[in-house]
Amino acid sequence: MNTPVDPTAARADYYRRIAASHLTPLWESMAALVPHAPRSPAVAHCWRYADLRDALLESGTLITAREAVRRVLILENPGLAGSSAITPSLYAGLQLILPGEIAPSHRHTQSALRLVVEGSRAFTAVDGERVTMHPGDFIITPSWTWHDHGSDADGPVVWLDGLDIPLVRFLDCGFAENLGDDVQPLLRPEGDALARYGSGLMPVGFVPAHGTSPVFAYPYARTRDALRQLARANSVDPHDGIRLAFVNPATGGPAIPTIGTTVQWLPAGFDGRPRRATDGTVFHCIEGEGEARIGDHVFTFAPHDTFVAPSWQATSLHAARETVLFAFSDRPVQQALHLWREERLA
Ligand code: GTQ
Repeated sequence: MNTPVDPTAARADYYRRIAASHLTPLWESMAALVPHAPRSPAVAHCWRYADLRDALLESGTLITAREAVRRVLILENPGLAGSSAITPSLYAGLQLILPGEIAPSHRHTQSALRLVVEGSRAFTAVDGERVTMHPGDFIITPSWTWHDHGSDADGPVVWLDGLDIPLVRFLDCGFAENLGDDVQPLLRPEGDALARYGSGLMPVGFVPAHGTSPVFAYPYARTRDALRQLARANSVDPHDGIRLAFVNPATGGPAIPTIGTTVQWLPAGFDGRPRRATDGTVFHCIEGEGEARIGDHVFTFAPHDTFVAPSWQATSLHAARETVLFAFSDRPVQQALHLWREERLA
């Protein structure tokens, strides 16, 4: 068959006709469907805590934690408007709980992490055990485990939530239910999981019930001690500083099956080399201050700021002071599927 001299009109007419049968021509979208390299719809962005804290606290005057179920301001990527996503696969938000409040117990197939931003003496109960929150603590809610939050603090408590909501939505495998009671029964004393699974020890014959780390709370005091000790070793990666992954001690794998989590220490004056990877990554500054260069963007960051680096955008980190960053991404998912790639640039 010969191609018409001016194919445009004939093709447009053809596309209109086949559209009625829910058919579309691959050749018009080939380059977008099978790109040479990731071209993320997400954009680099930084949420400065000092700029949003007042608005977050104001939410506490407008709705209770009970009515909201979870009183959270979602950090929505400007390139993903309407999707409640910070990267195509991940969700992030800042959750506020006020003295005496309770966020009632529920469970869902989405996995969640918390990184405590400010305030002490809020608590979360996960699967029968309560943990008291302190700034910098990393806490996990495994898929399909009951969890409720509360606060005995005398001021606001805020934490960063990270969930695999967009991934679970993409896979169409989301389930959720409410317990009915505000709080779940506590089955073990506080500190049980850390002692039992997080002390370089493991119960003899332990068989994991699920893929998530049985250590569901990693206190910042311990993490910081590890980083302080390693900082003395003087072997700092030129791209990452000293970067450690939170792991499931029962498997050596990621602490959360769908979300990779790390903490990294950068010495004062660190001038990191750029790297890029296919896992779009959310960073949160726990301590210190510096600059993140992501693609064409440059952001200065300070404590409690959260910034996002989309897939395959060159990212370098620079620290004005000694700095600790928390980060999360979908790296374990990509690695399980043999899709993850990284490039370390000069
Ligand atoms: O704390 O259970 O930011 O279910 C979003 C959904 C937090 C939570 C979020 C949730 C939660």
